[in-house]
Amino acid sequence: MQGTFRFSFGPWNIHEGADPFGPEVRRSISFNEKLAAYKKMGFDGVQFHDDDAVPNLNDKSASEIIKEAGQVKKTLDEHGLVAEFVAPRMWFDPHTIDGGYTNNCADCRKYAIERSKRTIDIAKALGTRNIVLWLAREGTYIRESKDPVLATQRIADALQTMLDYDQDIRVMIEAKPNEPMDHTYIPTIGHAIAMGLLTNAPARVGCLIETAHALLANLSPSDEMGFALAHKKLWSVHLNDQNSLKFDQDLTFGAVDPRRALNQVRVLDQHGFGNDGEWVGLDVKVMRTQKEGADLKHLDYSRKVFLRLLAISRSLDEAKIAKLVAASDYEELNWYILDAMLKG
Ligand code: XLS
Ligand code: MG
Repeated sequence: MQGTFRFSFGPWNIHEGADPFGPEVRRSISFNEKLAAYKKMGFDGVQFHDDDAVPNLNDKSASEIIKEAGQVKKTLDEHGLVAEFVAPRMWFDPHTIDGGYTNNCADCRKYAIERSKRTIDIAKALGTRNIVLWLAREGTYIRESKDPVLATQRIADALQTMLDYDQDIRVMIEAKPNEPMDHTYIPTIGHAIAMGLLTNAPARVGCLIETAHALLANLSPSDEMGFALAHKKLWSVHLNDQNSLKFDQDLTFGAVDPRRALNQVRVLDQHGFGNDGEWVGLDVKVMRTQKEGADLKHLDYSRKVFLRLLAISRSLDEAKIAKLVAASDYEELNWYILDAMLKG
């Protein structure tokens, strides 16, 4: 059953180019200026961190946060855009140096829970029920610093608290095996889906798969997507690419391995991704060498690569593929796919 594809990205994907080894290389672009770029490139959805929608959260009451998020919703409406999800940015604030939910300090864990509730408030004000948890610092630099059983339970308890706080929201866990932590809890989609079983509302716990995160776990992104689709738990994706096991590169989709990208497009399309409102999300960073005015191409081309690969996948003769599979003639099948891709 063919998919239905709408595209989204977060405002952090338009950035000034600073990296751990050097400063900004481009001017800052305002949130409103970023929003103006979405529709022009064929994007209809906006991903948010909590503080993308409401900056300086720590200094504001719940009612002030809700009011400010309501203004952002009005701005989205003016641009004809929709909020896809809101994610608590649980990796910047000093309370989260040792993690949020798994922090060894009780006050910091309390901060993380309160911040997660504000994220839900913001999501409701923006008109989305989707909460994304990238568990950035829920892990350890040395194993002895946290008890993995207790840490897992604390993440489950945080999930339960969020699910109790609002009966409509659903949580998508964005698994990643490492970085910034040496080892991160909930490192793959299997772990993410299993976390729902530790709550009393597993139907409201699903996942978001990022290409690079699956690759950092040395797994096949399309097989991870297949696993989540089989469980009906793939509620969003972050498409990008990654050049071997190193830091999370967030490269343009298909930039390293277009065949691997085809496999992702194919599994999404052949299993109706998007037909229940799921978004094709990107999480991509532009090369630091791009000049101002040429610094949106990673978004534009990631979406165009997706559409080109979708056309290739849909042009394939499925009866011919079935015949080659039945004959176990996988070399012929391999050539057939490569030939289709090389013809483009
Ligand atoms: C990491 C996550 C993060 C988003 C969601 O890859 O996608 O970049 O901000 O929290
Ligand atoms: Mg991501």
